Amino acid sequence: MVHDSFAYAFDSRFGGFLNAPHASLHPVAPFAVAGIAWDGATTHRPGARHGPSAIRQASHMRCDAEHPHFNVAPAAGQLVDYSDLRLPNTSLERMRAALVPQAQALIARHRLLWLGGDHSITLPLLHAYRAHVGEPLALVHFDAHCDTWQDHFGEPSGHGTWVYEAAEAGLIDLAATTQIGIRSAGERATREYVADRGGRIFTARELRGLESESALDPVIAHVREVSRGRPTYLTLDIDCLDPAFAPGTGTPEPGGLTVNQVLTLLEAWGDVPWVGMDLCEVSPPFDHAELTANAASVLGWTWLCGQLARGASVR
Ligand SMILES: [Mn+2]
Repeated sequence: MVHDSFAYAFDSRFGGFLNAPHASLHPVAPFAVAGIAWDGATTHRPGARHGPSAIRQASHMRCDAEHPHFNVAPAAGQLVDYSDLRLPNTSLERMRAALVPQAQALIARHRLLWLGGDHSITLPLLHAYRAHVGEPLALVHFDAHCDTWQDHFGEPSGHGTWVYEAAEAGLIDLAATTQIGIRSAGERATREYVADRGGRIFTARELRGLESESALDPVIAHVREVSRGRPTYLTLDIDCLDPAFAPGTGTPEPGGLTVNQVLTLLEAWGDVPWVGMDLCEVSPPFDHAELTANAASVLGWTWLCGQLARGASVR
């Protein structure tokens, strides 16, 4: 006999994000999670294709009660999980071509938390959102890397070119783009591409030692200002965090953000008009003690609960 009251976590058969049921059970749920298990554009350490399953598993520790800041939890029927989408496995362009229509179909029905995958998945997601909202998006981009390279080591596109490509294609408004945690090597013109075109970059160096809501107010206020009344997309490369907090990633860069810094920002931005969020570049084969997957699950959970708390509906 099955005792539902004993149903805690660690169901190794499926177990969606926060133990959400599969989408086939609640097709009209306002919020959904979908995995994009692709890492074919990784430049250094591979493994982000295993990110979605690791983030889901880590999330099961917080599936049984309310978020401590937002005082909410997904109610039955509010959150579903599509598991990982069916996508081509070896061609970046074919993966993207297959992802755009799937993403558009999901965006029309739910507010999405996407689990990557390497960061090349964000460009097709932005194509889908741009088509859905009918205007260039405001963008908040957490990352150690600027992702504004104009080529990918001799190839036209990869996981470090998508910001440049999205701007060129008119998917995002650079003046309403905010990058946070940037610190990797790169040519100055590439690293400061967004700032040179009217956007704002808060480098990891600029944010050293700033953790409280008041200390981070310049970041909080800036994003509130540029996103006001505008569809805003959030993309979070887990390598924005210092490798001490997120060792399991493809291109780690020491000198990064703390979990507390990112949590403080996400908590403060519960009321930003988000259209969706992705969590990228969690690479479980390089993780230790599930630190990275656990951090990613908390950040995704916090964003999601911020949306639940303000009663966000699908736009
Ligand atoms: Mn990165």
